[in-house]
Amino acid sequence: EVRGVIFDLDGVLVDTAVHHFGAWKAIADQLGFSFTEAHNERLKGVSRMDSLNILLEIGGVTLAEEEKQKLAAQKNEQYVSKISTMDAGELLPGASNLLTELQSENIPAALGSASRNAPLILKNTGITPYFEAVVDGNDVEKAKPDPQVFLLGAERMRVPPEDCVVFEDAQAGVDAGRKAGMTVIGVGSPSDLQGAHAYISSLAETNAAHIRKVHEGRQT
Ligand code: G16
Ligand code: MG
Repeated sequence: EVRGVIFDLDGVLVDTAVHHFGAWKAIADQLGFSFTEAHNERLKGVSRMDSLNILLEIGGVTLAEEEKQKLAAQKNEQYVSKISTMDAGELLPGASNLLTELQSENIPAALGSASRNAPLILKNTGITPYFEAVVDGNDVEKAKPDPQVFLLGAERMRVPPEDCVVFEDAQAGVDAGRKAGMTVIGVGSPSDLQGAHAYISSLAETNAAHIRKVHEGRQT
């Protein structure tokens, strides 16, 4: 039985990937190497410091810890200045309808995001009240693909992990959901995202009935 639904934030509810990309690209420009959208795929769902380490690896740059902290702070400053002007218009298709439907069916929702900026994004897009629990990058020490972020979401909803369905757009997140023993619906294509129980291209393609059907029909 589906007793809770857990949402990733970036790429599932809102499209902030473009803002992350712009801010990381500015850092790469400053360090003198190119950083493309294809490179950016590797950063999706990955924590801020891990993202910086991947970026530096792509550029073949080695830096001292102190310098890395400065760059991560600079990236975040640019990112926060973008998301501080976000509004409900930046919710992805279907997000608002699905949250409303789940609430009317008394199925609790949780957020399971790697972003430390998640609370600000929920607030600016007006969806905070739909969440029974919010777990973000401030709450966990082990990042996705570790299941901690989703297990904590289930715990805070007081729902067993096996009764939860997760929506994820990043491979690390799909892996985390599977390790948590949850049903995972991938937002994206099966070629980019391996191991989900079902795939949709946006939340506009799902609803409570579809979520139940995927959960009840899962074989693995
Ligand atoms: C998100 C993004 C990642 C980002 C991470 C940390 O995760 O997908 O690209 O690096 O959060 O964000 P911040 O620097 O704001 O703490 P998710 O899990 O919501 O997709
Ligand atoms: Mg994501």
